Amino acid sequence: MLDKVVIANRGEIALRILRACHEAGIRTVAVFSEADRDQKHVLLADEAVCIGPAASTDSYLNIPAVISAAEVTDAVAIHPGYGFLSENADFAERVEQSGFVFIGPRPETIRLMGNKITAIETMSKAGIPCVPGSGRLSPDNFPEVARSARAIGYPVLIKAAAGGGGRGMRVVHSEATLKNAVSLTRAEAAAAFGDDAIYMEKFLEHPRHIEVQVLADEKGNAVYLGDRDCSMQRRHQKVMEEAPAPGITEKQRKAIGELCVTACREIGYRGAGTFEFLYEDGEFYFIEMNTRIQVEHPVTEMVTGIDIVREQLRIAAGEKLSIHQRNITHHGHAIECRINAEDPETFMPSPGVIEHYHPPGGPGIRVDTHIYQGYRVPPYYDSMVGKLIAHAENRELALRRMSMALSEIIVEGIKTNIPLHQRLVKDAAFKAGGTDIHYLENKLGLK
Ligand code: MV4
Repeated sequence: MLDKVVIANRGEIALRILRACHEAGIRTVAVFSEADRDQKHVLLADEAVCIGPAASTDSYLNIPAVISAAEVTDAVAIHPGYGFLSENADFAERVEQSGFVFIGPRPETIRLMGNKITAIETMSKAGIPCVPGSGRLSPDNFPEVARSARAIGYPVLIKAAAGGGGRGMRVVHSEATLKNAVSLTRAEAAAAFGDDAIYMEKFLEHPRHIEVQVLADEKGNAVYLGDRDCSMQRRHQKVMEEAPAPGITEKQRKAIGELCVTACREIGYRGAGTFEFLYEDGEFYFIEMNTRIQVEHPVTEMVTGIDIVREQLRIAAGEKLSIHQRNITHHGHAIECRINAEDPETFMPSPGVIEHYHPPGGPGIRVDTHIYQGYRVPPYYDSMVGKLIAHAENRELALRRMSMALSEIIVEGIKTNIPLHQRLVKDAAFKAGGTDIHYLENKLGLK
């Protein structure tokens, strides 16, 4: 196994990685910013290195600082968690060039998937169903762009190749506004990402966001761990996730899962990964691949009983997956509520000291959080302070467990979105299952 791992992240995921390392007998190095000295994982790690000031760009995004921390502590590998440097191909490359193991896919794979045009090209060739689209649009051939749009059929969506996660997109309803939308999206992409490559897709109006979790080792073994529904979102921030996706039949699940596994083998994928699909009218359409561990991985862990972070560590150590597809089954249903330090009405961040914290408990309840009584939530980072996960034999019972846990949990001193979650678990459409990606914004808009 790996001897010592640098955890290049903060918050709940840093603690999650620390726990997995501890179980595997791996020593841990926490790297932290000046604002994060009091983080729970920093106190628990075998060693801790301050890598810079509070601002992420000067600490968690500072590539030389993170690699130096691995050097001075004699670590052998770096786990990037999610966000920060996790999908930065240059970082992964420099980690490997410095003689460390990057706990994730090969740098070339990260680069290929980071560009949405090459990601779609690759997956389409590997047999994954994609949204009808154009491929890369040539910059100065408008007649060709217009022909593409007509062939796809309006409405179309113009997207930036370097975008993803909702940044750099524009809907076009007719040819009258196409030229302008293309040049605006291109200019915005150049400014935002330093890459003006754009492409076009059929705009799906009422899809759900369903993703498939995969694991692949370096010995050619790949498995799928089923799907998650992440449609409950506001402004591209997921609010709640669940596994399995409601209404997807076992036959559909197996079919899409096997396609993902085949694609992983074909491209020589390594590590944990997520295929993101839009799902509409009974069909899956690939849009992006995430090459990192994701925030919502616990719902998959709860229904499969597989520790995804543990598997990441095994794969990085060159070991084979501990599981075979035939032994992977799902039990029941799991739901995750992201707990954010924010105003439940305005969604404004609400940093500050946690004056009281009381976690919920009972069968099927899991809390992934780094907070504790007296902890100060700093204002510099993402507002997510924890995740509440409820698992039960079926969706209805999982929702009831979640409802109880939301009543039990006490977080005082800061505002949180717990009241929003309490409304959502009572919402009739959500209880029925299968609401689309626009549902929450519409509900909040009408109120
Ligand atoms: C789309 C789409 C509709 N049609 N692509 C937004 C984020 C990025 N991951 C892709 N996104 C979308 N792509 C086509 N062809 C609608 C969205 C979208 C969305 C997707 C997933 C989750 C939430 C979303 C919210 C708004 C729009």
